[in-house]
Amino acid sequence: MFSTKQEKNKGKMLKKPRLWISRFLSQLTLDRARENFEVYLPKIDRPASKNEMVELSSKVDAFLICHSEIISSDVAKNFNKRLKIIANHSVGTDHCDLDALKSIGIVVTNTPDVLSDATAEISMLLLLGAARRAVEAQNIIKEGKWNSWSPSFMVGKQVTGQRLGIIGMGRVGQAMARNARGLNMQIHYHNRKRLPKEQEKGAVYHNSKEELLRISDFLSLHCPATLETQEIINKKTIQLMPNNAIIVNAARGKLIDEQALIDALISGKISGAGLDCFVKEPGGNPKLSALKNVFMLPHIGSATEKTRDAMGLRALENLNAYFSGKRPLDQVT
Ligand code: 8YV
Repeated sequence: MFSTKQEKNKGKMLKKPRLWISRFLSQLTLDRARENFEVYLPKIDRPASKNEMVELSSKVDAFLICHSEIISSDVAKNFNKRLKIIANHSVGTDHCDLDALKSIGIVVTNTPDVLSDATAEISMLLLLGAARRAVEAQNIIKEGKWNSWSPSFMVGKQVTGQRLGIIGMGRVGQAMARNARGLNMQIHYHNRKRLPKEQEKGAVYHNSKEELLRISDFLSLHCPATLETQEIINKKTIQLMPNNAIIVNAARGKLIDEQALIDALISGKISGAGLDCFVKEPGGNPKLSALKNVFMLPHIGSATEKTRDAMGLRALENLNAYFSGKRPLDQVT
């Protein structure tokens, strides 16, 4: 208890800001969060509803959320003025209506860099899995159906030395290119801006995505989901690709018109796909699950212990900067 008015004020000033953490983050993240914040945690690990988020906005000063919490404009416009900052535990911010949040003065941050290696690892796993028919092969042996062998058995597509097209040559795209160089792949890319030569490391720049698609025996998507990139892979753009190409997506489901991809996987135009992201998450697309030539993962691109800690700490760094009066390093609005 405070004895004098002065001490009371001091107590108020020292009061930690209140932080709501929407999902079960790593223990290190929680321990660190408690150092500077009064932390509110969910009882169960599930996406928060719109109403819950609106209600919480009057009780806390900051949110630390994942891409599973959808902050659309109808949520944002009902936020209480108490809420000052939303720190995302993700590099993607497409689950947040940034314009709506900006218009009410809420600062939004993300966690770039720290998940690039983990996501590029998963992209390579998807690429190899799709090319070498990992699902079919795994199912045969696991289901006890491996009762013959022949030189024509489970023949896949060789990766080493092939052309890899990358759409979105940001941090993850560049990490993927680095991994692919280990397999001697020839790197081609399309990006809003051409990279400086030293960052290209010999990768061939294509001015348009159409031009890139024409030579992409393998294609890996690493761009954010925006209005411009929505369904960049569709019936028309798939037709531009070489026959038997492989498509990999560990970025966002919205980048692909899933029905067009399904048709191309059935017709054989596309020989395989490696997907970690889907239009509907969680759940995915049962029509894709039914296809043998799809290697699928349930959005686990950044799911390594090291990266989860790094994402949590990066989100906290952004929050700490904000509450000590500085501009957060990863402020996006
Ligand atoms: C995460 C992601 O799985 O960073 C992103 O944009 O989609 C993933 O890395 C997720 O958002 C973790 O909170």
